[in-house]
Amino acid sequence: MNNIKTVDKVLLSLLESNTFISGEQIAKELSISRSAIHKRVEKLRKEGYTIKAESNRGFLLQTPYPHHIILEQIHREISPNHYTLLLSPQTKSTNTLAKELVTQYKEPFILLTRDQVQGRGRMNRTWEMSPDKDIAMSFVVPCDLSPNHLFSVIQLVSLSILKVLNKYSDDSCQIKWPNDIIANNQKICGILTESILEDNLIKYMVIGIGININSDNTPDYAISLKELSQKEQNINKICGEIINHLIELWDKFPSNKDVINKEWEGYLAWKGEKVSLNFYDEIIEGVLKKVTDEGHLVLEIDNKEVPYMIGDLSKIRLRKS
Ligand code: BT5
Repeated sequence: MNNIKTVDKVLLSLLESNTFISGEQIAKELSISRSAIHKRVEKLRKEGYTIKAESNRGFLLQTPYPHHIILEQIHREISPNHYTLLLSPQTKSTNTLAKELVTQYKEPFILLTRDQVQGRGRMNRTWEMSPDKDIAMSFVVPCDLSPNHLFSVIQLVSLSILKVLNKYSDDSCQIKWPNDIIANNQKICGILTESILEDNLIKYMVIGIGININSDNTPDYAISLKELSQKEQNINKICGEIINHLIELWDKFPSNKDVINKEWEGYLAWKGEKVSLNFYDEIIEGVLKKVTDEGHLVLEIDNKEVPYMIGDLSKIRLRKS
């Protein structure tokens, strides 16, 4: 584990004061030499901090945290665990690369990128991200799981992400069946779950997660956490917190399946409301009643409850009179 040295923590808190702080003052506060300060500042710069230095004024931290994904920073946020964190600075798709790496890493791993150039959604759709601003990662776990558990895994993942996003957005995120997280009816996160099967058992889950964190000017169907909270967000901290939740829930899975299911239901968007479902290019309208334990969406249509396994859900907007 990579833990930040106490001296770096104190140095960062001194630099965070919004005004220049002299080398002399830092040396006094930390009881280290001037050359040691320069070494530490250089190290922090390499980690992604932007620290300004002026000969007569001293040092100033220009941004409180780095904007792009830095593994050391994520390590600081996560509890000790047996997962390997990997970074591919640029890749076509973390899920595609993760599936290639599965044979190499027998242990669970998390693959991140700063720039995903051919991100994949479900059913051959694409996933866009702004480089150095958003999260694109794959959570890869070896397992021996019956495919019947697949929907519970999706619930586990969306719940882990939602909890963190809600912490930074005044609880404004909800889960849109089957695997999106939305806020103000706009998508903030998409999840692509892929599995490698053998003898009818899932041997590896490759769970792709895309989250709009600091993107600006997202299209009208999308929103970023920055837009939602009106504040630039610390991508590494948020990423680390999500990883903590994922690991915590995954390590107890499937015995925590029912608890997850119950909690997930509480965040389901548009329950009891009129929705439309794009089901194989047919538009079906009904009232969203529930989602079954197997993950089927139940719509009430002409007083009958009809389950659907697949489709794209949207909310029917009432026209203003
Ligand atoms: C998803 O598919 O939402 C799954 C997205 C998974 C992305 C992650 S990133 C890491 C990993 N590696 C990959 O290659 N993929 C995974 P779906 O439900 O099919 O939604 C796709 C649709 O979402 C697109 O057709 C767009 O309409 C919309 N979309 C694309 N990019 C978006 C974004 N950044 N924010 C909101 N909506 C987006």
